[in-house]
Amino acid sequence: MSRLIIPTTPFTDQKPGTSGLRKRVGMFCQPHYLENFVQAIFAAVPALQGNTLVLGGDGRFHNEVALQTILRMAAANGVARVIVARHGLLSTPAASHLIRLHGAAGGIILSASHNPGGPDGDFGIKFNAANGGPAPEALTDAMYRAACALHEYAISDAADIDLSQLGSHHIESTQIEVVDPVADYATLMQQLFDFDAIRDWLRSGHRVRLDALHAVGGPYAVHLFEDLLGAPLGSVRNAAPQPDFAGGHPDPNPASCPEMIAQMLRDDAPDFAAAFDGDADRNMVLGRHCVVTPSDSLAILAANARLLPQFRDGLPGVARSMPTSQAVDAVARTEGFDWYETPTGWKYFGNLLDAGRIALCGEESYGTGAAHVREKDGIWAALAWLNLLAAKRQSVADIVTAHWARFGRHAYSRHDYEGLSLEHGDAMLARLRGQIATLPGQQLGDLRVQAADDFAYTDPMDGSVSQRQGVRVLFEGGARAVFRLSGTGTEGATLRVYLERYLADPAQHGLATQQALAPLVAVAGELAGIAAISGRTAADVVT
Ligand code: G16
Repeated sequence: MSRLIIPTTPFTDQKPGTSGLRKRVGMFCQPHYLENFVQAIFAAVPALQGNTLVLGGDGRFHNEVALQTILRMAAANGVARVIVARHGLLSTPAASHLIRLHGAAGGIILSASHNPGGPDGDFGIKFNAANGGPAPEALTDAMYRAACALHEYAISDAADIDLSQLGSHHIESTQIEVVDPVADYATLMQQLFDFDAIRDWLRSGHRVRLDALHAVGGPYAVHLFEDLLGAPLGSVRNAAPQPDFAGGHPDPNPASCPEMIAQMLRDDAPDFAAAFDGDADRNMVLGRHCVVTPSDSLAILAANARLLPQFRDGLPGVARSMPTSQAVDAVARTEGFDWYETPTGWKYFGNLLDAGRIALCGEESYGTGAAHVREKDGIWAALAWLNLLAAKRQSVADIVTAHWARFGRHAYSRHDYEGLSLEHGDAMLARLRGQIATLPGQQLGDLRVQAADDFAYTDPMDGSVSQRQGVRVLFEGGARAVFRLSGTGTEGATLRVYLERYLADPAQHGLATQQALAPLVAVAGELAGIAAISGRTAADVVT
């Protein structure tokens, strides 16, 4: 075994997006591409030297090769110990937990989350810091700078490590420990929820359907829902992780899971269903005849927090990303706890969670989580809902209806315009920004603009400022249209239009979401010039 220094030249496109560096698999397969970015991580995080690193991925195509490369590079860069998941299969929330459990200096997670996988799909690499959370902007900027200045990387020429068996190995003087992350994660979940109550609820004839979409959540879901909670075998569907997610799109939302939605709208549907994404940090929650929006899910968990053992003492505060609906704000106002509005990206919750200012947070993009880790957590969210159902003994639909009756309904939808050219995406945002000053007071159809801005956030803990996080147009009566470009795509631009309308009158709570939002859709399209700039007349994906 020897440590090699390999000369390289920088790739100038290695700037991490909303959640790590995501590119087509082909890009990562080219010589030195992965190695350069990994070396940039070691350069930006000197604390890894002599310390512990957690490593794993969502099992997508190229994971296995990349894991072995990173093990060799960790050894050559002086990492003392690498904790790597068996088969390399590590969900993002479980990675966050392992970092915290072992006091690691950080973790590398190989995932492109909900993006498709396979040889023609996407690949990704992200770094989580010592608190278990996604690298903050200052750190990803440092990685980018290091990547741009790179002229060599260090790697050992050691042979591959067998990741199929638990045990300890060495590369150079680095200890490589292959662990079972499912067991550690399950232990954590059992500390947070009332497993006896959930077991009783399941035993009393309730049925559940969990869908892992052939991604990394499968083994975690089988162990928790079937082995530990006693749900019948087969309650977890698509449980075996596949490198290409069996050709599917591992994105838990109504557009990607039409069969599941159709089943849950039938009279003989299970009582509860949930799906998880590629790295098991996202979740979609459904009940019989009921699709719960992620924004409502967050608000309902907040309103019922004291029923969950994890929040027995109440919530200090909650946070949501800016485009997420204001449903949770209404709960916080009524219940008397603080709420925060942060930019899109889980990394912005980290400081608030670390400081104990919030204990629960969520995003419209099917992310919900709490202070037990520093990531959103799909399986945790499903367990939280099951615990709620067990405690309330009401159906999902009844819980949602009662919530709306108490707090009003925030009808909500996201319209995505995918595969735009970068120029068109930028032109729409520029057009919106150009109108900000003159919009307030304007009457647009039935809607009157109250305020408009380009969202900026000052972190209350460290004072860091994040500018230009999306254009918000706020209308009188609580409606909003929010516009931003996706930071997780790998090609062209995706315009996300987030639409929200507040319906106080219970007589309107039964309105179909798209019908309730139709006037707003038209106004938003005009404001961004979607048809004028791109020729598009309808969104590609509506969730
Ligand atoms: C990532 C972040 C999320 C964020 C989402 C937004 O999700 O972790 O916090 O809400 O991106 O994506 P976009 O920029 O495309 O709107 P994930 O699950 O892909 O890691």
